[in-house]
Amino acid sequence: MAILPIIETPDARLRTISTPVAAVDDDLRRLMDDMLETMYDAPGIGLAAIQVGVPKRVLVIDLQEEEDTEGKPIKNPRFFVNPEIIWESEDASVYNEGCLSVPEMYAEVDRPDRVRVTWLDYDGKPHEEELDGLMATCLQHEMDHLEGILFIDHLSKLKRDMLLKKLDKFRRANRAA
Ligand code: K1U
Ligand code: ZN
Repeated sequence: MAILPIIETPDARLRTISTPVAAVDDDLRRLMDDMLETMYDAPGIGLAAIQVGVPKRVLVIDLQEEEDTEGKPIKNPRFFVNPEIIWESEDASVYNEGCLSVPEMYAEVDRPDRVRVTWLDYDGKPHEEELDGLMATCLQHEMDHLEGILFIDHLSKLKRDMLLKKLDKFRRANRAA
């Protein structure tokens, strides 16, 4: 497995619309393994293939919400190939989202509270499930990446400009250090 470089805004590749996967084969499984290792290393709770420069409709998620007896997160990776939202709830929930492609910046985003999703798993097996809570939020965030959308696009222009200014300041300070 390999840790891949994560693309950051304003890289134009993040605006790509990713293409559907034709077959879940060993090459795709290698990509998913690498994405997972990259996500754990970052660290993050989700990653879309375009964030490592691959314009395929693939994402990985591990919320790592459970801990073992020593307080270490228990891994529970999930792989979504060609995910599709087939239903979304009218009620929304708000979450303070972050993104590995917009490092160190967080902002509240409103999204449907629950979604019904279809996808293929690591072995190419089809699934359909209703997701809620952080899993629903994270999946929608990652699926936005497949359409070239970043969480900052959900903010008002004023909030987005402020956040991008803050990111610029953060990068300058970290470059100088
Ligand atoms: O860049 C990404 O798409 C990953 C992103 C996923 C996400 C986070 C929050 C709401 C929606 C989607 C992240 O993982 S940002 C980092 C983060 O949230 C985190 C990092 C370490 C521990 C716990 C959370
Ligand atoms: Zn993201």
